[in-house]
Amino acid sequence: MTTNGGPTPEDLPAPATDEIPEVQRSYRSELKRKDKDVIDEDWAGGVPAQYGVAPRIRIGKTKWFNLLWLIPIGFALLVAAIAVARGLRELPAVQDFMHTYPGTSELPSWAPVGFPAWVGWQHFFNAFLLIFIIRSGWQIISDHPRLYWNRNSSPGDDWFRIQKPVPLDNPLYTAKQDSITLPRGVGLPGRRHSIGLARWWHLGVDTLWLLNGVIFYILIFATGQWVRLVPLHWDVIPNSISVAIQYLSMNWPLETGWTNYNSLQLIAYFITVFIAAPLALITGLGMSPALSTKFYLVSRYFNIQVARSLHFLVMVWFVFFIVIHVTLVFATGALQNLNHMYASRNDDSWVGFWIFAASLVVMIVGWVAATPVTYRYPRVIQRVGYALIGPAQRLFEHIDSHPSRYTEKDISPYFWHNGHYPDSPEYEAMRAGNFADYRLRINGLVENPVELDLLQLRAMPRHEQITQHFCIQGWSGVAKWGGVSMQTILDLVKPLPGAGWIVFYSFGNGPDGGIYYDAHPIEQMSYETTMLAFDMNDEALSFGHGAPLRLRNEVQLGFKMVKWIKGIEFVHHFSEVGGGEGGYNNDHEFFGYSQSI
Ligand SMILES: Nc1nc2c(c(=O)[nH]1)N[C@H]1C(S)=C(S)[C@@H](COP(=O)(O)O)O[C@H]1N2
Ligand SMILES: [Mo]
Repeated sequence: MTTNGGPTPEDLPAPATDEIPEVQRSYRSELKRKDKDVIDEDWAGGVPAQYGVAPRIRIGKTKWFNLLWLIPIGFALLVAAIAVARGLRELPAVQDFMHTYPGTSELPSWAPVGFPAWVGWQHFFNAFLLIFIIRSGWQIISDHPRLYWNRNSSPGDDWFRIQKPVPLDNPLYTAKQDSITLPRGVGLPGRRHSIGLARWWHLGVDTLWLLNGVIFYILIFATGQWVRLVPLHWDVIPNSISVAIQYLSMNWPLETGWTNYNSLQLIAYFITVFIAAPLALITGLGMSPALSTKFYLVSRYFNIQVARSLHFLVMVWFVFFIVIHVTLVFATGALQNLNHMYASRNDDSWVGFWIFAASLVVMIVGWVAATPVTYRYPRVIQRVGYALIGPAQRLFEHIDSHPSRYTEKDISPYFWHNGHYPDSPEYEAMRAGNFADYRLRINGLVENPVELDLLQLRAMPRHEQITQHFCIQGWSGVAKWGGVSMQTILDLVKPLPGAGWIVFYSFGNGPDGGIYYDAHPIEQMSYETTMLAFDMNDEALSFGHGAPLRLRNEVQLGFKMVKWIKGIEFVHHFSEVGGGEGGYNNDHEFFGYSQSI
């Protein structure tokens, strides 16, 4: 991809001797630390709360269906289904059918009876962890409150939204402006644009939930309990129809849960344990830029928006399952059912109920405390979350990525804008002069600090790539980027041995004040898809997308790709810079420095 030669260090002016030459001056002094590590009304630059709209899905091209209608419609359907089921049960043919298929499929003779204590513990941990996973998941979708089936994320292409249509009269409308607030107690944490913290909860607790799930899989296969969760005979289908008629006709099936679930229950548990849970993991990973870059062929069809939409539908299944499951546990012999799961016993005593009540207290305390604890100790949430999921995130970054695997026809017709636009007089003046006065300063731990203007940058070997952008908020888009490979810059400035991280400084401020910046490991500067872009889709980079220069590092999420770059500094470690967390969002909004998922 590299074509012509560019300036060499010899072409550049020699530094003055008496004071620190300008080229060596760092932009660090323009960074601002966060003054308080708590979350209050000043959060994210004092962004005001903004509530979305009731969930809607698109029918046809432009009609939207408000899902709240499902409440009366669902109720009417339920009443009708009850009437039909009662009528059906009067029919001799149906009675015969229900006699042949009473509702349970026979188990092999060796199937275990009853529930060992570990089932109860795992069931509790699972439920407890799901509280945080689901709430933080709702917070994450609220940061980009739309779902799509294709990676362009174009306005009007959404099939689901909890936000008004995108205002097309504002070409600089940002994804951050589109984000919505969730009521305290519903979202985790709740405030608008708290996705950084929501993701620590979501991904961090996920690791515990997966661990619990892996232990569960091992134990059910080691003890034979699996046989009670997997349909082994085709007769589960007629049996589950029979059970459905029994439930709906309000003449409920015999409870045999201690030894054998009824077929409808069996199917529901099977879907939850063996389909929904693995799908949650797979669709979660499907949203990772680093994995998408690596498993390009998979991600071509199973792109981030398909993954995200399915991930959402998995959540819908879990919530639906939980509501029906809990309702039936209480409606079909509560004491006995609670004894099974919470006390490993098969009787009508109150033991299981009290253990359940105690576990409920733990869940309620966790539920109520999660948001206030997050607002009070966000740094702790950031640290603990990173300790849990960081190793996986770092692992995914070591990747072999090839440029230009998308083609011109993949380029998205609409590419969202994001971030805080620069508005300093310095930048405005430069922009008015079409960036003739622009100088990119590259310094720090390098042999040859340089200042380059746009003509010099354009004279360097040109690098192009068509790649997909993944914003942390959830939208994506494909664009063609033209500019200079970061490897070319490394060859020019020659990093010193101590240089481990590269810091990119922007002309633009972050929402809390102080300039926007982000740090990247030096290893990733040599990746084929790491570049400084001054062109986008064959035109000079627009103001909104980062004119005159922005970073692309395709194994990371969008927020790490600094726009409106004015300086690049090679440092030993990012902890010396700014708030020390490795970037503006990490300092101010508790994001992480490694963001491959
Ligand atoms: N200087 C600066 N760079 C920034 C941001 C910002 O707020 N300031 N936002 C980031 C985020 S969150 C994203 S997703 C991308 C968006 O790039 P785009 O507007 O070209 O889509 O820019 C990144 N670079
Ligand atoms: Mo972003």
